Amino acid sequence: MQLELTENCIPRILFSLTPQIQSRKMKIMSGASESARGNEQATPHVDAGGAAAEKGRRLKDPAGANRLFRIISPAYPTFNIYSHVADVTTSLGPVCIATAVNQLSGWDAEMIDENNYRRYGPRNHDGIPDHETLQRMRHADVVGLYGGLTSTIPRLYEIARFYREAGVTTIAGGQHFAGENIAEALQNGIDIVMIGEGEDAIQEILVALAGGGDKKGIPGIAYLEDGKMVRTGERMRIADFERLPLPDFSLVRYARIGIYPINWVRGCGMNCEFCTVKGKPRPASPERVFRHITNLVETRDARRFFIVDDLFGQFRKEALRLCKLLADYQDAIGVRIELTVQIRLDKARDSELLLAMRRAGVATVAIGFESPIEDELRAMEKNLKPEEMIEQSLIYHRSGFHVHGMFIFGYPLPENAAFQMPMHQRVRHFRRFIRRAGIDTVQVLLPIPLPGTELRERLTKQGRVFSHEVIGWEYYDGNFPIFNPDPPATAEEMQKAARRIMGRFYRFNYMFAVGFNVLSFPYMVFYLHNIRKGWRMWYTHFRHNVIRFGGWLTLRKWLNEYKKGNFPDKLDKAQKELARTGT
Ligand code: B12
Ligand code: SF4
Repeated sequence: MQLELTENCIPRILFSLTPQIQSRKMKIMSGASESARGNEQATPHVDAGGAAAEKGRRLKDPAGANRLFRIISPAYPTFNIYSHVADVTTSLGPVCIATAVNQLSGWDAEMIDENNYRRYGPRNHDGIPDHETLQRMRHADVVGLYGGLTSTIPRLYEIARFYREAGVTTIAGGQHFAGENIAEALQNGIDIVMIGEGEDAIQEILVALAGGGDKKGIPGIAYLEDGKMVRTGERMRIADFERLPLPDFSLVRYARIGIYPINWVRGCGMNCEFCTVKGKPRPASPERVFRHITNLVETRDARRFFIVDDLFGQFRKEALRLCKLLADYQDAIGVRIELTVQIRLDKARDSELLLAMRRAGVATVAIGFESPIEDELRAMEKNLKPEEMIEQSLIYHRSGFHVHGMFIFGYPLPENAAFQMPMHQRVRHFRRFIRRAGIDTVQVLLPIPLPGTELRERLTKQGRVFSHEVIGWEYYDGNFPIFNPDPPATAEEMQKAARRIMGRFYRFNYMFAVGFNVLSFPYMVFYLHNIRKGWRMWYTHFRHNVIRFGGWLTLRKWLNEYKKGNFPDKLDKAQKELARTGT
């Protein structure tokens, strides 16, 4: 586990939307129109264990039109602090998969993002995406499912079972599918599980399915054959990104994207105990990232981007090059873009990089602080001092970045760590640190023993993880306790404490400050007869207050949803179960 590293999240900021016009990519391969799909016959489900020739025949479209691959990013189980962000962005992984399929001769691809699903998207009586109608409108021959977020897995299985019953082949991929979860997926409506990066794999799978080819030769997949799981060899990680097409966001139907996710580096060498991102970092060229961003500006009028990489600037020379390319581009065309990056705290010392980032349009830095408690840091064998962390955070703040602080509250310490602190004292430390470090927005989440991580392994060995039959995958979003914390804390206390820290930061009172901002607008804007300066000052305060008040609304909504559910009963049951099994 690594201190001051990013924790893989986007800041929850009040973004305004950039209206986007959905433009469908012209097909190069075939002229089959989508409207023709409405009349197509349902293609029967391809049984993973069935005869190869039969499979090939079933997948052939009688009208000779392109087949359709639909990839779905499943809805979050309930409203949470990411719902607002999810509503204006989309998941990049499935866009990459859809883009790869769209390149394949004989195939069309589309993506449905259930978290960003707007006008024209059919809904059922519960108001959620209606896949039955979607299927009637455009029959998908194969459906892909994005399992990148464990909390969405119950919904993913629900969708998979629907399509499977409708005779459609289902393929799932994403970070959740590790260890025993692979077999679990195959029992829950998934025909093929893909492990690892999917751009090449999906093409190989579809070619194999259509041609009746043997899946055994495709590395990185698992499926059932005669009721037994077949797991093929490991897939090599992609090394050459230049050969991949740029992710095509026009394939995302019914969505309005305001913030475009951009990927530069895959993998991360840091190996944090709680994280599923593994393997040596593999960067694409800065030129490719530049091409992607400028393409989106020019074809989709995009302005806001989130570079999803976990450690911006780790390839320093290349980061400086990208920043320069972006700065020059914006000067040349007279348009400003806004970037959010995840970055290490100690990059604050690199003033050349910070300056280049500002010029390139990096407005927000998301920083993983982990803990502000010195003893806790020491117990984790980290030799950073909270005072140093505050100093570095303030450098970002003073350099004009919006600092989004990401904290993990109550990280379970190694068994030999002799450190205990009463809950109220911990809360006080967090609050004080957040106030002093110039943090503009904050997220305080509980540690999640994610599938496939060393943290899950350690806590499972110690018998501390609640059974997921009781505390299901839908609770794996950082807002719920998933394991018994270090004594003397209890799971309930941990959850409440994290909420209290957030509750102090995002408060109702900021509404009055917003009101004051509105009233003081004329005075501030014409401040010193310098409209630009006045506007900047006014806007900074206004935005700050709106964010804090917006955060309060979000927390309140979350709490209302929480009260409607029965998590406390489940927690009680899970705790009793752990106590009973004696672990
Ligand atoms: C952007 C991001 C977000 C965004 C959007 C998430 C989304 N994708 O919809 C937001 C801010 C909302 C978010 C929130 C959270 N996130 Co987040 N996030 C990321 C991040 C940084 C980038 C994701 C990405 O775009 N990757 C790049 C693409 C190209 O890779 P990919 O998604 O893995 O897709 C490839 C393969 O997996 C595969 N594949 C994926 N799907 C499919 C489907 C098929 C059919 C096939 C064949 C292949 C395939 O092929 C793809 C292309 O190669 C990742 C870390 C990371 N580096 O991946 C974490 C990550 C996804 N987040 C994570 C977590 C835990 C969270 C939070 C709980 C907060 C937290 N504590 O960190 C919340 C959860 C919100 C919720 N409701 O549950 C974990 C998820 C692990 C898990 N098992 O759940 C990750 C992996 C980081 C980690 N700590 O390990 N996150
Ligand atoms: S392993 Fe890398 S991506 Fe994961 S939390 Fe650590 S620094 Fe971030």
